Amino acid sequence: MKKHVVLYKELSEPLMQRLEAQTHVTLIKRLDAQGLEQLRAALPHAHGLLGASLKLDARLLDLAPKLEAVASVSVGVDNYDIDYLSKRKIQLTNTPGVLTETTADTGFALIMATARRVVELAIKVRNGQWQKNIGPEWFGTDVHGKTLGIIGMGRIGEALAQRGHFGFGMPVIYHSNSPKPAVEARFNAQYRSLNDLLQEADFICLTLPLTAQTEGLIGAQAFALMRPESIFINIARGKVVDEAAMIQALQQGQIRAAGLDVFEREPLDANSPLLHMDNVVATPHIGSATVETREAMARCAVDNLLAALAGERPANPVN
Ligand code: 8YV
Repeated sequence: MKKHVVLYKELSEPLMQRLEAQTHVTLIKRLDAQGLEQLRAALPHAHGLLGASLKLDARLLDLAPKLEAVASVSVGVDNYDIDYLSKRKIQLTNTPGVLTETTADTGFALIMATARRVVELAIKVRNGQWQKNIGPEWFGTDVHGKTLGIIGMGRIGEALAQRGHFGFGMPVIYHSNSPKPAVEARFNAQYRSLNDLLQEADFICLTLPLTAQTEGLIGAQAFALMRPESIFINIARGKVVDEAAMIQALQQGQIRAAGLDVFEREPLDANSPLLHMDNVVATPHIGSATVETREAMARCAVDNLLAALAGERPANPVN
């Protein structure tokens, strides 16, 4: 008997065909109000779920009594009630590894864009404001040779360290749950306490997961430790940061600039002060968002889901 799978993220044709060959597939094309109603109507029949960016809590899960597996097209799993999934013996999987390099590239895109004021100055050129040879008022700051501070030394943090060390000659310092001797050997990286890193780094990059322990980790006290010439980069999760404190730090010149791919609430409100500061580069959670990487993530999620539904241990179990 073919099992029922509910997708709330569109798949490429080859992946759709693969899934439809082995399961009955219901596709929810978008998670707007109508889509959520369609999802609620489909959950009672679902053995498997595949998608991302949906808060999957007990309230929704209780609509799915037959559910065996949830395949997330993401590495972050902060939007899942993992304890409840485990209590219900529902296998959750994610897609680590395949998105590491692309997400680290996004991190460096934000480092370069903030340090050299790329967005701000490109807009000036587009607006016809480039009327003479530029002067110091349009100068940025160097990246090469500056100290790269990484908070959270997992796969993505390591890939960021690789880019900084080998690509830009940057001394690398990091803070993590525990020292990482292999990373220190590969990139001559040095472990720092969080407070010491915040005071020392020229670029402070968040690459850690959102958990009960990391929520609100970077607040007013943290920003007060940073230097006025330091640049803050967040490619982790918005809620690791007290966004109001970050806005105040930027407005008061406690930090030079911020490159942000994630926010407390997404999409970011058009009226957010963050969108009205020249020294803020805000991107719409594009961390893993390349054609190649999103296809690789979706393929990984389909593999995980089919394995779990067949009663096998999937390659990327979360619980
Ligand atoms: C996207 C991410 O949110 O993988 C994650 O945790 O944050 C990003 O890759 C996700 O891929 C949505 O599809």
